[in-house]
Amino acid sequence: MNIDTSNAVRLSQYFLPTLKETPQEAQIVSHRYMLRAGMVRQASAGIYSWLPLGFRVLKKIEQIVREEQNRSGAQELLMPTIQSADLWRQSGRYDDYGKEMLRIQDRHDRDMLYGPTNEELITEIFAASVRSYRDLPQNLYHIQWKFRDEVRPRFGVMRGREFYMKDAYSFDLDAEAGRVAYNKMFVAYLRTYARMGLKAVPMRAETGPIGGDMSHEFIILADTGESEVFCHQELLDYDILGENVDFGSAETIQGYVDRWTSLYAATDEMHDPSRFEAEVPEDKRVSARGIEVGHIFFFGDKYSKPLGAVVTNSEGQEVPVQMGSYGVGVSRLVGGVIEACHDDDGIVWPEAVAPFKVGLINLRVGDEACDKACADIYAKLAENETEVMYDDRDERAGVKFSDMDLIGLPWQLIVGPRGLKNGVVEVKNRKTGERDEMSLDAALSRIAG
Ligand code: 5CA
Repeated sequence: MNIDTSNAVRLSQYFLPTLKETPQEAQIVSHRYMLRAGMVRQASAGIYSWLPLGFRVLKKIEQIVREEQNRSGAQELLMPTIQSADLWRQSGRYDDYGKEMLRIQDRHDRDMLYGPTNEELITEIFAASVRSYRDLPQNLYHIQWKFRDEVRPRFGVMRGREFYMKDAYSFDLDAEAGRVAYNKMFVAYLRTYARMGLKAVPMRAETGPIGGDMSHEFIILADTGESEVFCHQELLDYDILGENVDFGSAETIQGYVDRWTSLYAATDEMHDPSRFEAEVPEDKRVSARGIEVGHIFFFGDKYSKPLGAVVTNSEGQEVPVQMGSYGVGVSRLVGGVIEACHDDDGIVWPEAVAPFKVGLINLRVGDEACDKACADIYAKLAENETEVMYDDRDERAGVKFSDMDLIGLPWQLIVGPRGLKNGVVEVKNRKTGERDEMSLDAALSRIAG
């Protein structure tokens, strides 16, 4: 049996530089815990290296985003990080973008830039090959690093300068079809965040440097959030959409969007206090801080016109395509999930994005019975493809418990000499804190369930 060793690791050999002290520079809990749990290390202001534990979470979040994009019918490609300035001159954004854009010259003194977003490049790719309305609709996305020279990079990966983003771009013949594309992304986003254990509320939003006149930000509520937001309480109680959402039916998708947009929800820039008071009963008014984990835009022909992305319609006339763009802050979400899911002892990962499912703790390394039992459990979990981190370090129990709580794996399996004498191990649920002693088989099936 081949075991994927990245999914079953021994802490004594794993690269996990945890910190005992709370780092001075970290102002918010997710940043503190990410540094303390050895998930990331700052390379320079707003730029991070992802260490093995953090990298696993980043990849899990990325994969959920990818699966839900694919489910909605979007197609993945990969564009480069470095772009030529020429396209940005054509769209007019080369000057507009200002100091946030990192500008670079190559050896021939050609102006290049590290992409802060990709509207221009994707429009050029599209324009080079699509000519007819028959080839529409299209929705293309990639998951790629971006760079924005933020005035105030802060809060760790939440507002970085280099950050990982999923950006999708839709192309349609007319505004009505463009609306359908927008709605599909809207619904795909609801599922994406819910799968990560998050309640993200779509809120009417400003479009900023991307442009356009229809836009929603997806916001998770957290005291440390950078945005001030206002919404109807009931939006926070809406159910999660099932996997069987029919993306082929424009009416069904519109129905979901209508349901989610019928109640008041707006970011600070779009907030209208008198409307809020008129539409939302006092006891249902939520005014809170939030983290923007996604942002979707519809901007018609803002890029297709200057960049020549035109198709012939069924009457043989040439028209610019109607476009939207749809971003998810993949690296920001790692911090966002921690802001939403933690306690005083550390991170409490939702199972879907946890770096490992189980933390196996050997309380007495060197004790023959403990070592053997742990080796057996470890092998069993690995064979079942249950991701496991085995704390086989020669450390005090207290250190192991606090490290495991900090790392926040959903389940802990605690094996000690006393329990083994009675044929039991202890299972702890990180979220509820419940601890139960039971036979090994019962423990394994509890974890599997
Ligand atoms: N082109 C559009 C949509 S693809 C776009 O760039 N939208 S955006 O500017 O709103 O960015 C999309 C998402 O990236 C945001 O919702 C946010 O979650 C994330 N993001 C933006 N700036 C940063 C940053 N400095 N650090 C981390 N994440 C960021």
